[in-house]
Amino acid sequence: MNRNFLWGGSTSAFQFEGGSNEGGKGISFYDAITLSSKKASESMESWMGSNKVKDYSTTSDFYHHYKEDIALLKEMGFSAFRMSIAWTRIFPDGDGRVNPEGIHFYKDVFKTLKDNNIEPVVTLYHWDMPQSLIDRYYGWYGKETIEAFKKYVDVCFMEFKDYVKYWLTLNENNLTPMLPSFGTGKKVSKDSPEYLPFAYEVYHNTNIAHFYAVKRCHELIPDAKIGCMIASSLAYPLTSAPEDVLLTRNHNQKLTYDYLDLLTTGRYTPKNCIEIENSGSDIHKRDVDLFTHPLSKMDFISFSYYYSVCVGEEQNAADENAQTMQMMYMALKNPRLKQSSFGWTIDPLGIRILLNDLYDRYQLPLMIVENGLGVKDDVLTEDKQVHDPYRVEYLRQHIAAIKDAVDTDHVECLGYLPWGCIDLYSASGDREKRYGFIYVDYDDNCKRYKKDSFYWYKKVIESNGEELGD
Ligand code: BGP
Repeated sequence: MNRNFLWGGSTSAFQFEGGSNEGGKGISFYDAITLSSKKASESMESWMGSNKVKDYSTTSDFYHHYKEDIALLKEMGFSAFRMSIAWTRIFPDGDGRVNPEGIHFYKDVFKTLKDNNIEPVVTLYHWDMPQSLIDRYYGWYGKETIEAFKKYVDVCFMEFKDYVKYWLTLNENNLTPMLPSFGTGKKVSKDSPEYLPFAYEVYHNTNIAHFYAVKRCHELIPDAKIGCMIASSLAYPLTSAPEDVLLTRNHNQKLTYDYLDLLTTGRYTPKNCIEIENSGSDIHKRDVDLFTHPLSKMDFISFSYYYSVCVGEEQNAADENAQTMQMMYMALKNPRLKQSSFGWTIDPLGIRILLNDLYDRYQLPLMIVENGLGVKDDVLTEDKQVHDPYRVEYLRQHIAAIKDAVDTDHVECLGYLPWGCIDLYSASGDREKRYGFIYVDYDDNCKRYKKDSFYWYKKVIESNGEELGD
């Protein structure tokens, strides 16, 4: 591995930061969930009994633990740490008034990271849309939200430019065409003729947000690097039947390459343009100057990778155990691979394949900003230890595959930042699904404990990926 390879870990504000009622923070989409759950609990006392997340107000309480956390990351040898800025901590209503306490908080976090030789890698938008923008403009559906986002990113770049050199625009935005209602509060039935124009409008607005952020970052912080962040859903054909191969290539094109082709060329693909036109939308004709501006070209591609999926005609191969995303992709079970106890397929070679595919196709540096094993198997023993050999095994195999991609296949990879390096709340809505090297005891003031994987990852980093253990 290159000497400058970034070793670290990754988080997001709504899953990790907490402090939702403090420091002048406004209400985000997730805070609105908390508030309505609390209201509901007055009449329905059972909700606390469920471990499904209905309260995002504290999560892992990074807000109060960041100094301790950064010291732990330093002890592990981190050179990078990914976090997101909560838009509502900077602009409590999404637009209008800036909250100086929010600026102060993030400056202190970034400064503490830099003082410990840890590079902040900062996501501008990780799903926590200000609720006020949802209420007033249907979030990403409204043009006013784009204007609000522009002001928000300008403030972030100006205020944090001395500390942050790696920026990510919108988390997993390749999923937006599939989930256009997310972050809008607007429900349009899939069968309605309004659905496609609505979905395209939302998608286009998020794309304006992406291109604007890239351009402004290059204008305001010339020495910074900014990239997109995509959810990978690398698909293999279930069989060698050409029908399965066709379905698979369509899956990969639709879920990954359509988006990256747009971000790298500034234009929707010719096939997308026909689909857009047929739906009655004209998004492909708008904002071309911004999208194709030389300063709107991103510097790298970042992605999450947890599993690969199979695609094919044989519907009875459907993977009924796969939860959340794998279900969403209508994934089929891969007969050659094992699954985690959470039902996600474990495929280390897949990350090498994906790194090669993306690099060959776009010739941009890559950054792995999410990977890891999320399971409910971690147990805090009486003497406050967590033995997690399953996590070490998963990560060891994936890091070995990444090394092969870099050292043997010559892929340019900037860093490896596995997800939830300190335990955090899962996006699937379950706080006991854990990914971390550091255990967070949610029932005892969010106290932190080092897991066995903490010591293992420390050695990996110390040896620049040479010592992966047996
Ligand atoms: C990605 C999201 C993260 C994270 C991760 C793991 O899609 O960017 O926010 O949560 O998935 O998923 P989960 O939390 O459902 O295990």
